[in-house]
Amino acid sequence: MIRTVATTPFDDQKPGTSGLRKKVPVFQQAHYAENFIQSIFDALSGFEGKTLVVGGDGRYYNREVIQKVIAMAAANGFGKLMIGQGGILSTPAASHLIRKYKALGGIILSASHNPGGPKEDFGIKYNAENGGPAPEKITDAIYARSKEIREYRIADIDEVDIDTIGKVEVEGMTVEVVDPVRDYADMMESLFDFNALRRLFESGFRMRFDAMHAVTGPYAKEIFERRLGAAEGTCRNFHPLPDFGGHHPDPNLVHARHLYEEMMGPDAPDFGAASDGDGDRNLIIGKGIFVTPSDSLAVLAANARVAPAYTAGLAGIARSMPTSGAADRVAQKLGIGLYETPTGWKFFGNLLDAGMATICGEESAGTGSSHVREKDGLWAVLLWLSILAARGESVKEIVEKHWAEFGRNYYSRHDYEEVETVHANGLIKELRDRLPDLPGTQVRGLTVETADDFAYHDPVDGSISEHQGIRILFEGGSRVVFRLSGTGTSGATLRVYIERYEPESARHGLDTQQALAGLIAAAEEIAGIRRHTGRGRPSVIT
Ligand code: VG1
Ligand code: CO
Repeated sequence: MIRTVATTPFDDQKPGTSGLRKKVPVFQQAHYAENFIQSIFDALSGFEGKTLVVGGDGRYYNREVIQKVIAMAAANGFGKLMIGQGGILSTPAASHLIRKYKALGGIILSASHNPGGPKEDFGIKYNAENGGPAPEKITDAIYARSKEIREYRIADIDEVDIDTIGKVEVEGMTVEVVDPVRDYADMMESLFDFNALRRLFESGFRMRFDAMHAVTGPYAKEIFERRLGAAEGTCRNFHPLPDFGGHHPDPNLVHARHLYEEMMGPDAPDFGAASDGDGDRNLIIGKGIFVTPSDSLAVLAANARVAPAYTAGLAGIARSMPTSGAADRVAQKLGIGLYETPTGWKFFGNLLDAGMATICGEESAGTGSSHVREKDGLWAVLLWLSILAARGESVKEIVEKHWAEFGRNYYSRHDYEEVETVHANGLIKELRDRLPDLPGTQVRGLTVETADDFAYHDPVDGSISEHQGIRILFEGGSRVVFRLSGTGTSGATLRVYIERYEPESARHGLDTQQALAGLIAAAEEIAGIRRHTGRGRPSVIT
């Protein structure tokens, strides 16, 4: 039986950088998740009889919300749901299923790298038929609807078994539970030369992959250990857990510290990698060297032709604005376009759809390509492995040669987490108001060349996205960028991105924080971080 349930709007359902993210207890309020799901459906049209892909990173509350989606999709008239077994789908795997089976779109349940559990984070995101995060036009419509919603439709049904592969009918809608890994692993096999990678592992190459108790565990086991023959034990923490074992599934130097230490230690394997809660991010660490995501993007782009999927070369490279300019130099050398977009993968979709870019990346450990419309952690690992196999050199040699050829972009991000929202907004507003006066001023011996509030003009659909981060460029090519996170669930997070270009090989071996010390001090002086937030130092440095 289908019911129409009366409801009242919530005023806080504005999707952020990557969907709606809130604490679990917020989602557990009566009607909260239902309102948002119905708002998604109301913002779409023509879905009668169409397919929707559904899955998540397995975090706490995943199963409950999947049951709600099933009951509501049936009541709203969808033709079919395709659900990952156990409710599991990594974000890139969901993107692939949407594309492969020509679904109308997908609902991905994740709060990515944020912790999971009864008091931690949850999220709901809608992806469109190209497999990518809904563009702002759709997320704005969802938000607008959520402020007016008065009712939702839901079917009164028993809980549907999502653990058994197969098809069942629910109120005239087909629910198909699929293997979450197979199609994705097959696609990876079509992009990369798995024979070459098998030979690499046969030759004694050792790798450590840390799934951080998040969604990539089953994918990594299948691809690295079963299909590529990496030694058993290559993958660690590969059982997805609803609370990620109590950790942050955030593959950075803070939360994946153990991996970093192993890779710097005497018995380090040749290659170390990790991925985040929903499998779209990657951390790359070679023996004795951490590769910043911005450098990783540049190295992957410069060497992509070693993999069968990219032998014809790249159409272009896209990076988010705060990501370092290392990839720009590669694009220049290759004679291809370089596109600078706002933070968040949704902005890459149009460039990929239009065939203007092939590889995209963000400084936040996200890299991906035109094979899906999300960033893809395991894809990045496989491309790195392909490069290591083809070049027969270590990660360190490859990165150092890259710097020698292109110069090094010293880069770091300083996060100030859980700052009071009014203070964070005050800091940004003050900076914005001062922008016209900054050019020409001297700060700590550096001269400001230009300063602006980044606005993106999408070259494909002409849409404009404003207020995407304050950029301050200094003479000589260094810069600092300030923006507020759009994925947090409590207070505000101020992100400060610091970059300095160094052409001289003799100066490529400096400690990053020391190499950036002057700029870090200038950022403090310009923005008054301590004055506004009371914080003397960042909570996370990546
Ligand atoms: C962060 C990152 C951004 C990334 C986004 C989603 O956003 O900075 O680069 O696309 O998370 O990634 P923000 O607004 O907090 O800076 V994920 O892996 O959380 O889906
Ligand atoms: Co993620």
